[in-house]
Amino acid sequence: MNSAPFAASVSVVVPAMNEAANLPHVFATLPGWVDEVVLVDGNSTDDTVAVAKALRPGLRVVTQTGRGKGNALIEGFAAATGDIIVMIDADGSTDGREIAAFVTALTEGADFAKGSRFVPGGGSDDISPTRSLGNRVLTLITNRLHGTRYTDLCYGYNAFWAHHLDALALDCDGFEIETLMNVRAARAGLVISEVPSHERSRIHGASNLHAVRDGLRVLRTILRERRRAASPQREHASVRPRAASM
Ligand SMILES: Nc1nc2c(ncn2[C@@H]2O[C@H](COP(=O)(O)OP(=O)(O)O)[C@@H](O)[C@H]2O)c(=O)[nH]1
Ligand SMILES: [Mg+2]
Repeated sequence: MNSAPFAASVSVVVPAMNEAANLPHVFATLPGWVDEVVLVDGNSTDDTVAVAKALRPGLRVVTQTGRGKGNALIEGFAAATGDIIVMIDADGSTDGREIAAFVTALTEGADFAKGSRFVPGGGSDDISPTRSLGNRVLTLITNRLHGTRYTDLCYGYNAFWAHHLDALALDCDGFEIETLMNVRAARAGLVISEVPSHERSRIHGASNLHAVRDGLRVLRTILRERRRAASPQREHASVRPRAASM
């Protein structure tokens, strides 16, 4: 593992749908010690896969069998072989140089390291006022219904120990994936650390997210998970804010 700063092996899972123009930038930010990159292609009609393979020999490519970012990530997680799985976006909004902070949170004791744009050290150049408001409301509802103290619900930069995949038991298709992960991680009693993260603007192309449609999917997920948890008593995780320097 050459000069890897961590004993654990690290897989980076990147869902990508028509991101050929952004991948050179994204891959350039990945630390050299990352053990494995899994690109999950959403049946791109541009040359996402060819560009990715040319940029990164040894890249693993998974062609998703269903639709949506959630389906892509679930299939990418299943294919990843690292001890730690980090999920980032392929549009240039998540900076691979932050991966070390996520992995550090995990090696220091967290089970699940959750990116947050809304803690000191975090930020966003990408989020619109509408999405910011929606995210704030959905975060509040999640905290009320699930006993969490999250500062950011719908953010695509997270990392976790791969052996917790069974506890997460992910089963969704779309952009509600991050919400489902955050709620299930808490309900499973995982130790969760929020990691400050700065979201950059998508470089080329347009977002695939539709605020109202996907906001409602997130809301339905929050409510369904509450109903699901209502019968047996389950543990509530506490979110340990990370005071880390970043
Ligand atoms: N494989 C795959 N990737 C997707 C899909 N939808 C979105 N993505 C990827 O997920 C990441 C985030 O999507 P994006 O459209 O930027 O949404 P936003 O960041 O919430 O505005 C990007 O890397 C997209 O290429 C999908 O259906 N399949
Ligand atoms: Mg994006």
